Amino acid sequence: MNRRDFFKAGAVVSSIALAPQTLLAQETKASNQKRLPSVLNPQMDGDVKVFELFVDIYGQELVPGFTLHTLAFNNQVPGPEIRVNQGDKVRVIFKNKTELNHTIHWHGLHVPWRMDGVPYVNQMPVMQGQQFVYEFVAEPYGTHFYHCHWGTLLHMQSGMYGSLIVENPDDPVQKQFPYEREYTLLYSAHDVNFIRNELNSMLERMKERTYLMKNGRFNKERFAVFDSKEELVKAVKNGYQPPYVVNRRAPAELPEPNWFTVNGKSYPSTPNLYIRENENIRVRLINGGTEEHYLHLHGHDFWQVCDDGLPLPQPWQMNALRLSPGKTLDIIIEGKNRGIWTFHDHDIRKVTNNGLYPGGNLLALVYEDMPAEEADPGMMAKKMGLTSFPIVALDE
Ligand SMILES: [Cu+2]
Repeated sequence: MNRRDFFKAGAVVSSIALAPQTLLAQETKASNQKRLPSVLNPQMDGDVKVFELFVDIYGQELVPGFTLHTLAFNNQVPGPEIRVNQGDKVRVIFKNKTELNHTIHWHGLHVPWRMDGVPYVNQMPVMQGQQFVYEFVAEPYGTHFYHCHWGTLLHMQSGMYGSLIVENPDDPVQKQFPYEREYTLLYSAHDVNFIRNELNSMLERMKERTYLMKNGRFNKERFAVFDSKEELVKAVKNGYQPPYVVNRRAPAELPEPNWFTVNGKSYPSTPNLYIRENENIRVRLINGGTEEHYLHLHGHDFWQVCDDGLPLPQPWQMNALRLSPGKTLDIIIEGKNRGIWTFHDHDIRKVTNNGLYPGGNLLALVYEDMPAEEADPGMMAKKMGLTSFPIVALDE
């Protein structure tokens, strides 16, 4: 074998070795699927679609080597996607497997008011071991979500949110921008120390409460439970200090998010969006967290087509959008500029993991039909005279 042939052979071997690591590899796409919300299948009871959700404490791996104890629907963060058709009769059987109280709020849906999930306004909280059945007709169509409405500040950033997509066969978006593939991305922000501290103190408090109740020694004032406003006023006059004056609720302890996730994962574990040339993809963006996100796509202008599930009278073209807490926005990306492009939060604090860049809300739009030699990340390395090229770059 002469010198030139030896190098040729070497090049072939190295490109085979690189192939499974490229962003376009089948393995990568398969693992990406796991980072998109799984869809929850209903059982049919006559013409009613019956879904089962439970909440439990669950260890969610945000990135390799960092697992956060969360409150999660069906042991997933975000909770599984519920996907129904407009006008469907929906029943959700919700079971509470934790010591804490919870409810489910159907964000963006026009449910009967007793199904709205606000504790003490629409319903009693769903307590330890209890079950509550939500029933409603799926209206209106569009991108919505569900989340816990008890201890919302803690429970939402602990993972209790999931997408709820109501489909419409006459969807104007599909008519204007025909698409075959769509993605759901749920954004959130987490102060992991706040979650740890609050979750632990709440669990301790609930244990104490359950013990005292069982032994007939439950003190309403101690747990801020009153049967009427008059009872509260009387207690305050007698020296009771409501939670809003105790140290635990001081503003200094409000959460300061230090982890930012897309579908429960932070970069480098975030999912990618795959597209082909001349294809339209629909991306449903949901902010289930407490922070603003300024999402910017490189190399493209995209169309914003829906706002809070409602189709816009006139789609807008842009390349950066603001996703406020509680908003859902739908966008169409047209496959017009092949390559691997970043789609990320332009609030730079939110592309960090605990203050270290890069991390957080950073993912890629990947053209999966790019010629292999163009997509080969080894190409850049070869041009620089290097033998390998890192797919995941951390500690820069
Ligand atoms: Cu909850």
